[in-house]
Amino acid sequence: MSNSFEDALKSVRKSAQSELAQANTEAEVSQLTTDYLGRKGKLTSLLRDLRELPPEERPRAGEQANALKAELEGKIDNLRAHLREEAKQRTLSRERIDVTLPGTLLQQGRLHPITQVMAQMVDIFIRMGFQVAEGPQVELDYYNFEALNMPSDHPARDMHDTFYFSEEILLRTHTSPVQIRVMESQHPPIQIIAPGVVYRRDSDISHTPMFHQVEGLMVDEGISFAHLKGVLTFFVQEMFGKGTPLRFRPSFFPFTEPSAEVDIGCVICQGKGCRVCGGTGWLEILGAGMVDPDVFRIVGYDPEEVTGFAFGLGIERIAMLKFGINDIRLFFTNDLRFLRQF
Ligand code: 2NL
Repeated sequence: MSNSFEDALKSVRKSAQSELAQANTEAEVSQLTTDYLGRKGKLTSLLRDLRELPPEERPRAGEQANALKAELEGKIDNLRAHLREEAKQRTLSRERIDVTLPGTLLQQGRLHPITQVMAQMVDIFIRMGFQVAEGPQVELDYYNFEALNMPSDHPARDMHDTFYFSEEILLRTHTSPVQIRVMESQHPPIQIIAPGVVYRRDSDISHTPMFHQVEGLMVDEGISFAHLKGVLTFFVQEMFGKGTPLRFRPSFFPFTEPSAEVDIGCVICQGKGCRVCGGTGWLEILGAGMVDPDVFRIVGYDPEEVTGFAFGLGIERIAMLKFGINDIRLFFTNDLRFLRQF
């Protein structure tokens, strides 16, 4: 066999081996594949040169050339697989996730303390068969005052510190107008509570210009003050605990007759007398009474046929007593250090 063909194979083998040993990337391996085994590759050219050898040398030379081709293809495949595995290991270690690391905690929100107390009150009255009624916060003077037996010259209006939009339109100062609207549109029996936000021009340690009220109303044939006492006594036991003492004191409201204010035994000193109850041992928590016959006539009910009781209470005041808070403004300052305690 021609020495020169054998030498050429040896030299191709040697250079291929040293170049493959230096290849570090798949791209370099691809380039070498083209350089040696491609259409114009060094080994491909040699295989083509076989034709020019004398016929007796061709089988052996062809065998050697094909053996080298197989050897190079094998080496290239191995090298490729090796580089691919190396790249994969690099990616895996770079992108490693430690699943035992602590997660990012989500901030959990909660109901505002006023919303919590309001929901608790609503629940107590719903258990006694009351239904929840709602109405507009921007009201007519008629529903907020006139229909409640408070004409424009009535002195009780002065106590309400009303926000007016015009002579007729205002922000409701209590939720009574909701109950007037219900009586105007439904026949007795009526058994509703009206929880909601109300507004008065007043701001100090115990007043905010916006606050919350729950009012209640029960109207039917034969409703008496005894029913009022029963409903409010149950409410106080549920809200402040069984055995909480309460008392009814005579009072006055333009829309009820007779009227009463309800006190509970001081929740701070248990009736012994302290700063919160002014030494009396009692805390005023709500106003109530039998609906005035004039109010019934205004909504079209006959006071000879039906009677009813009504009551109203401020939610902030109840929440302050329940949680031992001394400044009402804390509810509306949105200080998370305060709100997170409830
Ligand atoms: C208080 C006193 C009260 C009423 C509200 C009422 C509503 C209608 C008819 C008659 Cl539609 N009365 N509501 C009655 C007595 C007292 O609230 O001190 N609230 C904080």
